[in-house]
Amino acid sequence: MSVLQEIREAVIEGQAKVVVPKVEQALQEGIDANTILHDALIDAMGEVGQLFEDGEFFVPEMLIAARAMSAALEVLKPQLVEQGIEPVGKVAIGTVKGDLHDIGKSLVAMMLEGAGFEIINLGVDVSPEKFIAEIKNGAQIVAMSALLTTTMPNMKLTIDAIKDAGLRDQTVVLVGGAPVTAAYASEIGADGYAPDASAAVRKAKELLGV
Ligand code: B12
Repeated sequence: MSVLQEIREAVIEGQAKVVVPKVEQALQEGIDANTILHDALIDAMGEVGQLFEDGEFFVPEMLIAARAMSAALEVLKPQLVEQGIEPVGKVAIGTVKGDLHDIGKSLVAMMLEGAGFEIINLGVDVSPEKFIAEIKNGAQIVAMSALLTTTMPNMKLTIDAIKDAGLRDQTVVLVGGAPVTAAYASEIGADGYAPDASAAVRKAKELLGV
């Protein structure tokens, strides 16, 4: 089995203690961080989702797989984040209210950080008020993640709250997450959507004109 396959298997089995040294080994073997991320880690989480859908995995298995993935991301972070010098803009990022999915949002935060954005990571289960407080603190971009069809509407609620606070004109709203589409993004009045973390960086730069 190749080291990438070993990482993939270990993430699915939730073995963080195996994943971390294997990721280090892969880096030492000269495998690119992006390849490890996509071909082993993200691929593994897709499989975990499928196993959950098939009734073979339950929440605890999903959770330990997610922990293994997060541990691996910490190892990859220095490679994925090549610090920009001047901050190109300030982003308040979070997973919307009611939603506890953290990984995709953190990955987007890491890539934006690597592209030189200043990141305010609000975590998960973030209320509209928290996003609004960061706009008042100077965030130009609000980046929202949702992984559940039931929490996607909270993106719209947040956009509406930003409007009600009179801050919509000065804020760029970027949305994403597995169930979110470009069509949904425009339907709820977001400024942009991106399907993955690198596209999120391109979109954020394009929207700020930097
Ligand atoms: C891990 C996981 C969990 C973990 C999360 C742990 C953690 N720390 O994050 C735990 C166990 C907590 C969990 C819980 C639940 N989960 Co869950 N989970 C997953 C799983 C397997 C992987 C998600 C993941 O991390 N993917 C990897 C990352 C890298 O991908 P990503 O998040 O999509 O992010 C990428 C893009 O979407 C994009 N992106 C993400 N955010 C943003 C933001 C912006 C601004 C932009 C531009 C782009 C962007 O860029 C990212 C990088 O490329 C998915 C399956 C799946 N295929 O998505 C189910 C899944 C999302 N979960 C699901 C469900 C049902 C649940 C629960 C309701 C289960 C339950 N019965 O309790 C709970 C809900 C808890 C809650 N209130 O949030 C369903 C959702 C179904 C639906 N249609 O809504 C899924 C799809 C599984 C399934 N196939 O049924 N889950």
